[in-house]
Amino acid sequence: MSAEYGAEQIQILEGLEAVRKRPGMYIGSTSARGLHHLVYEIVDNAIDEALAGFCDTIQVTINNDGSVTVVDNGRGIPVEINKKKGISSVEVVFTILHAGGKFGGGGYKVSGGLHGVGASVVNALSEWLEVVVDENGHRYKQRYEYGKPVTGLEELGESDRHGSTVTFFPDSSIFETTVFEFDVLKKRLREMAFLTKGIRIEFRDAREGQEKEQVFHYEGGIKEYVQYINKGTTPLYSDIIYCEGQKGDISVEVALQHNDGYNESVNSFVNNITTPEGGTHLEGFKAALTKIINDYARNNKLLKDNEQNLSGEDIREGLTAIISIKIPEPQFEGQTKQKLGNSAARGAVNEVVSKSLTYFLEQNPTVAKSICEKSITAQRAREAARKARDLTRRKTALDVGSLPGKLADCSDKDPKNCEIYIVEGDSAGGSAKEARNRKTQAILPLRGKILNVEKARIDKIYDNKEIRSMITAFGTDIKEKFDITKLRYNKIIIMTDADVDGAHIATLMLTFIYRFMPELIRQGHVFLAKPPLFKLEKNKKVWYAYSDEELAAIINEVGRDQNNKIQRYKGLGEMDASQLWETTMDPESRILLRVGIDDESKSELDVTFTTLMGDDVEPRREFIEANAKYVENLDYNA
Ligand code: TTJ
Repeated sequence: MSAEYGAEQIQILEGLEAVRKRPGMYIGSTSARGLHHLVYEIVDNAIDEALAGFCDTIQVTINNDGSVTVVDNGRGIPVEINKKKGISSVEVVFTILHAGGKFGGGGYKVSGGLHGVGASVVNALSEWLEVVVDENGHRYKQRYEYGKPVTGLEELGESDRHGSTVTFFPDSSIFETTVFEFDVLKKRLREMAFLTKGIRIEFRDAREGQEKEQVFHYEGGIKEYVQYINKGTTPLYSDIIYCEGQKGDISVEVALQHNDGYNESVNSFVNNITTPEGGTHLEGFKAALTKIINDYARNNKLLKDNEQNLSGEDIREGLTAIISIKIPEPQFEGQTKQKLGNSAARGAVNEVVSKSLTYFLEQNPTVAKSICEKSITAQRAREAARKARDLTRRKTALDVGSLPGKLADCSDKDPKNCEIYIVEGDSAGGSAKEARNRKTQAILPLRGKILNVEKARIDKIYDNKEIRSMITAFGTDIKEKFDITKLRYNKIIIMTDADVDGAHIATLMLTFIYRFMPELIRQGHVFLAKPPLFKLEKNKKVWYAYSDEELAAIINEVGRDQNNKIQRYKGLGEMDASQLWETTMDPESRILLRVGIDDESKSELDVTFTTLMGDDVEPRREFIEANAKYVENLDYNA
């Protein structure tokens, strides 16, 4: 390195060293998630240039060597010497912590990966990083290794384009994995494109054998996002309601549309970062929507003077919405620091939504009327459900034996030790009851297909016997009444046949749990049992295989010969109690898949469920594959 080591330089190196020592503090974790955040950090810089109005195309490529390149056609990171620091602005960006966006332009950095820490952190956590800048008719390049410049900012020659290009290879001594996943990056890049209307993001996988390319470009921005989420549904009206405005230094964008279903999919973002726990911006939105719809319903006599106000929940039945705000200094609160705290955001969103929505409703009375009517029907259904529920509750309070009749409960009363198997069909339920460990394992057999909650309103859902059984057995109640401390079992295990029908039934159960008690999944209480697909017998010895590969491996081990007896299990019913115990229920030898929710892609999950449980048969057939994405292997003791 040519530059002399001044106090400034030493400080820089200390800064990057801190990042390498405690990477988790800067990017959340060093798992695959942290790895992918590196890409988002770099792309965010290009998005900022787009938001400033100087860039319309971003290319992201996973290169054959596993590195990632991000190219934009913006002004180019300034190459001039930064007077205060005595190095080029390029070098400032890549070596000084929190330098992102603050230099030169004077604007503030609005976008940002989950942690919004900037390019210097990516640099510090990369084995190498190269930046190429095209500006002023020239091309410049600099290379870094482990965060430190190993060349100066060199001029390579002339150039007739302008923009910034960054290529980096993550440090394998820091990350658990350095393999980028196309599908993971794809989701976030698509989301970024939806949130930045007009931007064109070209995403390419150039790794040999897995070459693919996708382009994300949405002129309609979050309006198209709402359309995308609603694609598997029947919209209540064709318009996407759009609200846009600015209050002080906060800019607000909201898009919404109801579908004829019963679920709420409201997704909020701050500076392009998802806020799964909501916060003030979401509160402002909900308050405005509730007030404006009630006002409209009253003013237009859709709601009589003697009738109750519509609740927020009634109005949000079947609602899909995106709330996206840009705010200079977001304050995040809560345990996971994902909840917006800025008070000013509440008022800003409330004001923008109130104004635009009032205007829209006046202009579109037919749409206004259908929203009000749907909300009123929801209100009535909710009232009916409440009565049904009160009835159930009173029963519970009165007699101890109010647990569902078919439930074979366990004797241990400490939920920590207990698990419940939800079993498809009475016959498998019978074997499971026989096989179980009575102390800790409860069995709840369910008959046939349970109700598809994507297609039923709350009162119908409460009416359904199988669903009521699950609710009472779990003990937690649902939705707003959900209380995790009442959970009667530490593990809820769904056990169905290992075929398409079984997968469908498991999906129906998961859909129910996801919609009504998502916290059970979030806190890791929900599992899928994995029954074996094959049994191999040879000379009185028995092996079980849970996949084709495993069967092949076993055959390989025991030898391929006449004495091998191979049975393919078609259902749980083909196993007797002892086999069921050994293969699927014995904690020592069973395989359980823990079901998880990735909050960072909640809107995607909503799409998955609506598509999966919608009218089309085909997506459901693909369930087994799709499902693999939402479950992680828990213990594999087989
Ligand atoms: C700053 O103000 C003067 C003109 O250039 C502005 C700027 O920073 N532009 C800019 C930065 N465009 N693109 C970037 C950038 C792009 C990538 C892919 C990565 C990084 C770290 C910055």
